[in-house]
Amino acid sequence: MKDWIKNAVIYQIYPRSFCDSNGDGIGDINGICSKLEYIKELGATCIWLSPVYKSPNDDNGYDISDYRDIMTEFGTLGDFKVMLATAHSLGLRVIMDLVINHTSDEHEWFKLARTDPKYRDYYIIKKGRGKKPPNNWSSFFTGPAWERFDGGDDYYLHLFSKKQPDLNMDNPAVREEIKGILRFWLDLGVDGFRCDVINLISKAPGLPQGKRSIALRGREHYVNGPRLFEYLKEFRAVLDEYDTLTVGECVLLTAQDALNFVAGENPPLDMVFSFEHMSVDNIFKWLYVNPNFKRSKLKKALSDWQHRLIEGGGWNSLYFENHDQPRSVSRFGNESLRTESAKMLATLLFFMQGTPFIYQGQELGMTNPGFDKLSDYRDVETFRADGLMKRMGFTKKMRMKRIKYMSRDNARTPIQWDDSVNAGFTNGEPWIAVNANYKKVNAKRAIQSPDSVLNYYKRLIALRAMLPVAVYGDYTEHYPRSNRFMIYERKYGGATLLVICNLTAKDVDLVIPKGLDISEGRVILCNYPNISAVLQPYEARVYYLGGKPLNE
Ligand code: TEU
Ligand code: CA
Repeated sequence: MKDWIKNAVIYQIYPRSFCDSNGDGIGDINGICSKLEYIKELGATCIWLSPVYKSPNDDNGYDISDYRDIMTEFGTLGDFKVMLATAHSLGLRVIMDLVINHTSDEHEWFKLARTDPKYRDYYIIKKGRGKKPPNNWSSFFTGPAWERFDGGDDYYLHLFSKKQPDLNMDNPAVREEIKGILRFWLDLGVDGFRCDVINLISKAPGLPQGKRSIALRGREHYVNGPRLFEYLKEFRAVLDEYDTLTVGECVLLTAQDALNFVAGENPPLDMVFSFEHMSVDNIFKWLYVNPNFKRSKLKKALSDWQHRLIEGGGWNSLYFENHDQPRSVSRFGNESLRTESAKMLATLLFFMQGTPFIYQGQELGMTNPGFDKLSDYRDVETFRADGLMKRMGFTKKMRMKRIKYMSRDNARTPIQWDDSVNAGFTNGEPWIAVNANYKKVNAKRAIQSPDSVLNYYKRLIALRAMLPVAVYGDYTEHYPRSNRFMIYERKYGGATLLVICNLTAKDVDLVIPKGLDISEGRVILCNYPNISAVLQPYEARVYYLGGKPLNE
């Protein structure tokens, strides 16, 4: 594993919601370009752009109609090149989203598939069983994973929306196309890829019926499918001609299975995104949500991945937020103690072993917008889920409760740059409403206030850069069953870090693990001005014990 990846801090941009440069209400590439200094100042070393390719936006760019061009609303390939050069001149690497499990149904290949057998074989198209689809698989966005092809008796597979037909990766011509796309962007200077639902690209031959299941029926036939590693290795060979970073989004993956992706000689990916810690408060997202879930469940998910990947010689990705997940303050922290809990969560995450990811706005402690009306939402998944819940007999109140808590739009409201109209995101009408708290929560104010979440992130990132133990250290958790605090230790080259976090809104007695002497140590980070024998609400404290003295 390359050292620059271990030392990277990656900032995720969801372009549609980041910064609008021309007043059409939609974030764009020139908007991104104007904020690169801000990202550099934060201390990030790399940005990940959610898809910017041509797309009809059924799923906000995750439905691609041309892999070699930029979405009209976002600008031009020329704008992209300027942005890339500007990022590189600031020392920021840029990785793109690689969405190859499916295309848009408006991609030329899919259009040609109607008349040309060559392109028909680019997709997974099959005869139905009488009036029924070819099998019983269900889509991630609810309902059957099949749609009638061109109005006839054939069906095409779509694991996501019906405007996202799955590619037939078993076809070598499709893989050649993908390698061409990789080269196209790598030759432009892009530094790697975040690979969308990459562990779903190989489907079991014959597309067998799925086992009975309440959700994602058929998943045993396409999650980590039979030829997945063969295909990943093929792509890796191209990536390895360049100095790249790859992180794969792997759904339904256990820490043990993750080792097949990121450990050993020449692993197919550098890192994977896990989902275990994203499912501690829900069952299949919509069936059941529990904001008061046991904190020990979250700790267990995180620690399992730490232990297994470290012992197995892999490397973790560290994240609490992305464009698919609710805001972490609203979910794992506390909106009433917003800054305290945002800083605590940042501490908890950043001192684990792995490469940290920051999702735009997380560094400001942005919260869920709390939209009450379905018409305030924009996400295709949210509408599909509402329909499913309705069919299941959930009342309007129950449906809105779940949507308000889980909808992906929670993370997709515009970035709050300042306290002017629309939080400085746009001069026009934003495509999705701005969070009502923008007068208080915004970047301008955060930059000026020494105690802001933003300035805490800056300190955290700077500290991580100074402390090899924070990057390379091993990991031991203490008191894993506590629901009140999380304590873990990192050790490397004679230095020890002790990270202590109060996970609650109440005071908690400080417990020091046996055998550790903190009197010798020094608190190098805390989200409160004063410390005592009691941990204040959401207090986070980091002790540096032993090792060389720090020179700041
Ligand atoms: O997400 C894949 C995925 O399985 C989920 O995170 C998904 O967003 C949903 O929550 C399932 O309930 C990736 C992208 O991150 C997402 O934005 C896309 O919609 C999806 O793939 C399809 O490309
Ligand atoms: Ca715009």
